[in-house]
Amino acid sequence: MLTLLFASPANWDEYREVLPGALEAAGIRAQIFTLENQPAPDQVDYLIYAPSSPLQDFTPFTRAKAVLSLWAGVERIVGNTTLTQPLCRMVDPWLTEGMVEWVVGHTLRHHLGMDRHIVNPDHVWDPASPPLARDRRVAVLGLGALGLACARALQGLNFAVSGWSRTAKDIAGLPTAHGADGLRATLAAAEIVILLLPKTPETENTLDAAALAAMPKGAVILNPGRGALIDDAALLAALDAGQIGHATLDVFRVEPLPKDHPFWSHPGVTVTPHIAADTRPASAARVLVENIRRGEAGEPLLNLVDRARGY
Ligand code: NDP
Ligand code: OXD
Repeated sequence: MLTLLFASPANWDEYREVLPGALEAAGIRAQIFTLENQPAPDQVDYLIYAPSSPLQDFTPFTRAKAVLSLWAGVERIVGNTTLTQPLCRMVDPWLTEGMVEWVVGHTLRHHLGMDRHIVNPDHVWDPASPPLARDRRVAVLGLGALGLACARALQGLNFAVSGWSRTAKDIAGLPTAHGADGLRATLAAAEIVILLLPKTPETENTLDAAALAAMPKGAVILNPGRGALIDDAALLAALDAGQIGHATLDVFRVEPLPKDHPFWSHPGVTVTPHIAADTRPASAARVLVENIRRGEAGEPLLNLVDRARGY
């Protein structure tokens, strides 16, 4: 019988409904504890964890074989020096579906110029039609679980998609670039730029003043990655100058976005409240359980975080 510690009080109500069934379906016998009802730390086999948890000291969990994060982004936990156990981040098929829907929806909004027709108080009859997706150049920065799924979905609609990542890639049918030089070229050729990078010291301010200036005039930015990927002041200046046509932002340096932040009132910014893609307990529970099964079978864990890389 395994001992699991579900160390994310905010999520327990939804996972208590699905986690026991997922364990049973995988034939895993386990007792699930919470922070209110903790076992001796040295008896815990696996921690299921969210970075918002009050638990921040992993030292006493001497037997734990892994810490399984409920979040995809691990920047708040990756530097925790007490965390010596393997750390797995969340790659959840339904979270990915949610991200694809958010990205496709907001890409189509800007591609089709939907705002002109949704908000048209003067009843202007302007029959100008948008280009086809095949003529719209879209760049996805970050080609991991989420970025690649979004790139493929946009290609499925015929958008002219290219991608950028840290390491070189050879992805059938998808032009890609990497590294600093690759970024400039990718941005210069993109009318819509989608940020799906993790927050690391290297990715902070990926879109700084120089990068924003490298984009075609009037380009649109979608950021469902992390707020720190963009230099806020540089973005506001680029919006004011018309260099950037619009920014749809789901993530921010400070969340909730402070009420007096200029993003709220800027006409060139759409704010969504970090809802691009939630972890979905029903499918995430299966992912957690698969990793526990692997841990017990001595198989490699899925979605292991590389601490040195930071994601
Ligand atoms: P992955 O780890 O699977 O992919 C990360 C991608 O970013 C990889 O392609 C990686 O390159 C690339 N990358 C990392 N560092 C650099 C760099 N310095 N330069 C260029 N490319 C880089 O992450 P996911 O796709 O699962 O998630 C991405 C992010 O999305 C998460 O970290 C999180 O911040 C955010 N997120 C937001 C949500 C929301 O609701 N708004 C929900 C879930 C996640 P390489 O392939 O070469 O390693
Ligand atoms: C995550 C997120 O990292 O919701 O999972 O942003």
